[in-house]
Amino acid sequence: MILVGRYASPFVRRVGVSLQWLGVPYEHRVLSTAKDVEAIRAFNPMAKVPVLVLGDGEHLVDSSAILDSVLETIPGQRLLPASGRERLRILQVCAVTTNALDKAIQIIYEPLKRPPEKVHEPFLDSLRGQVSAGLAMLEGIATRGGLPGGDGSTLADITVAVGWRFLTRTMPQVADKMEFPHLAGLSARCEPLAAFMACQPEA
Ligand SMILES: N[C@@H](CCC(=O)N[C@@H](CS)C(=O)NCC(=O)O)C(=O)O
Repeated sequence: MILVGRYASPFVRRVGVSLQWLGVPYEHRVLSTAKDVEAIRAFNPMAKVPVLVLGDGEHLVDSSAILDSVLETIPGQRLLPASGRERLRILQVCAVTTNALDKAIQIIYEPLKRPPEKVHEPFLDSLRGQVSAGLAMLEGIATRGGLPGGDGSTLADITVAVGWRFLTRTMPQVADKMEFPHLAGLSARCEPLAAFMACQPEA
């Protein structure tokens, strides 16, 4: 298996941490969407990461679809139950997190992809509000004990912890640990674990 993309991407990192957690071996191809677009296109014509290249040569895209297909092949894995309410709960937490991350990526791309006079501040403000609303939803879940982290982690814990680390790096004014103390606590419990340590975001 080859995982394409940098751990600086929260989408790539959630796949990497999950593979490490499950003990699934893979080669990491560290390609940047900023500098290695042509090389990434060889794996995904849309030039998006993550991509997971399977042993039979199939190329999977999108972190959620990748994780779904990998987890399905591992009997007894405990990151995501195969059915039932707990599966729905975990998938919903992951969806809130990846939706917030999509908005954060838009905020980062706006000034990079547009000339300064075309950057529309009210739009950026509304995106920041959406990220903040997503974090507030997750903080509520964590406050009620829904994100224990540590050895009992599920795909929800991994995804939220990875997302939190990314947001504190890229937009600390939004991901404020005073405002979201339970998310900061989850991150503190998860980041020292071996699977997380093995997937450090590149500078
Ligand atoms: N929904 C996708 C989002 C992936 C995504 O946005 N990846 C970013 C890197 S963080 C990317 O490839 N951006 C390049 C582009 O959109 O042109 C997933 O979960 O994998």
